[in-house]
Amino acid sequence: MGAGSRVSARGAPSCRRLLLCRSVWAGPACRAGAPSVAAEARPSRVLPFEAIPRSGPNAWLQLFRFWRANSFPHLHLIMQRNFQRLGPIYRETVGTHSSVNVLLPRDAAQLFHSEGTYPRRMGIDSWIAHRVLRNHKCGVFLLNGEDWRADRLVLNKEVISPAGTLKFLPFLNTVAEDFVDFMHRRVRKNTRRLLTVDLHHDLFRFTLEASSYAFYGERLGLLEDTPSRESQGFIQALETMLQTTLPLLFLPPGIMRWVNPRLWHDHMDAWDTIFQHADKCIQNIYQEFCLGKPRKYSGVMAELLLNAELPLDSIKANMTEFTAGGVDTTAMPLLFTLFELARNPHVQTALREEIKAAEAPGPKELSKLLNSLPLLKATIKETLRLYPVGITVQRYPTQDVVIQNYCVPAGTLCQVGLYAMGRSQEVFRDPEVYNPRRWLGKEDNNFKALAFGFGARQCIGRRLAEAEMTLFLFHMLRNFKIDTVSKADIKTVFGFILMPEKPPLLTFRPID
Ligand code: O4T
Repeated sequence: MGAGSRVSARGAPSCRRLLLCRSVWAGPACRAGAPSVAAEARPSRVLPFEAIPRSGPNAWLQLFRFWRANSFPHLHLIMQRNFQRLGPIYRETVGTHSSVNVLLPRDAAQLFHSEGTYPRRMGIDSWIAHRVLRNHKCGVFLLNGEDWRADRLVLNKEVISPAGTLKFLPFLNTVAEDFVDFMHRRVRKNTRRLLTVDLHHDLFRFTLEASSYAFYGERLGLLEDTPSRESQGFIQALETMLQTTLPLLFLPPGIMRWVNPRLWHDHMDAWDTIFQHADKCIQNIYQEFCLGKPRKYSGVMAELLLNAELPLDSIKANMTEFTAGGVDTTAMPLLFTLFELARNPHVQTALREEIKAAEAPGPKELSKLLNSLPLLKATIKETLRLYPVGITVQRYPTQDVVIQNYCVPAGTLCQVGLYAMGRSQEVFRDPEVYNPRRWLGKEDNNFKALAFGFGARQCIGRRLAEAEMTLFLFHMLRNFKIDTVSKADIKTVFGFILMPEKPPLLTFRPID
């Protein structure tokens, strides 16, 4: 939003006030600017904002270097290296964005505790520009302040609350079962009774099918033999939109349209396709709804219409965000999980045992079933540790905070480097080992699993995504042995979400 620069400019004076701080514990005294006698006696330990180690030269030179070296796809690796070089806190400015970056769980906790009633993450100018140009409302991802909170509280009930989540579990389960059938059909076509594939297109089809069913109560038919061209076009547009977001992130839209009109045009075009698809889904269900209220649960959108707590254009804006936001973000962790399971067969075995034990007592309600699969849940956590979909979580603290003995003024854009944290030896024992059990021990895991963010602004799709992934893996593990030829680490690239540079080839063998 360019908010970074605006906010830190506003924060600068309080920074100077912070120079008066004398003690690490002098939080309130900090603002009063009157060090107590006791504090006076202790050595001065809190350092000013300006003393935070800094990466790189000035904003525009840094942006230029990023551009020329084509660094955007490697931002997560660059951040990881910066932490190794500069320590657990550093600051940097790229184009319009200034931020303080932190690595450790307790520093993330600090940010969480000062996020206030209206937590904010970094905005995305190019996304907002599209909404303004096309006269669409923004959904919760782009909203802030009271507007954000009003929408979010209503949406929470249907999307992330335990009661809301419970209602769409059967829908997700049906699609997961259908995916297994879809895979069996493909295996049967093969005389060798196995299937070696790059699954990433199929995973997109699964996540779009599953989330659409939960949102709209209707199937798109993406797991049938001839899925609609339209839905495929939507998936393609999503990829283009995400890919073009990153290079647009660090320049104001006005300048961008002039510097790289092609990129700008592709971005806007992709957005239009995304909105057209979402609008079709929305219109379908809205018309049905107007003809007569559904008698049974028919997905999130129908419930929002029934509850009538949000205006129609807000429902539309948020449903569009949900529809678009639940595809790549869920497909990528599934792909990384399948790959890690393929190269860690002992984890597969342990999971199958857990699944067997959970099923042994006979049929169970879905929510009970999911609660009896702790290792499977830990498996998803472990994947997100190594491959967090979003490589950082951002917040703007609403009060001055002391992080790592540096004063960080209220309003500064702060980022928790999730990718770097997940792979840091300071935070995780043997970070390179894929070991879901690490999440089930007695260790202190506070603020170590932040892939969905934290607090009131955490990912609203969290429960849906978790349930979708758990059910997918549950059915796949029951039905197939997963294998991979190449056991080498996958290289990852960041294109607004973290993706494999080359999707791995996976082999599926039916279990009789
Ligand atoms: C923001 C959202 C929901 C629209 C189109 C979205 C997306 C998308 C998303 C969901 C996590 C993320 C991570 N970035 O830290 C990667 C696409 C809305 N979404 O992919 Cl209209 N969950 C992005 S984050 O900035 C939240």
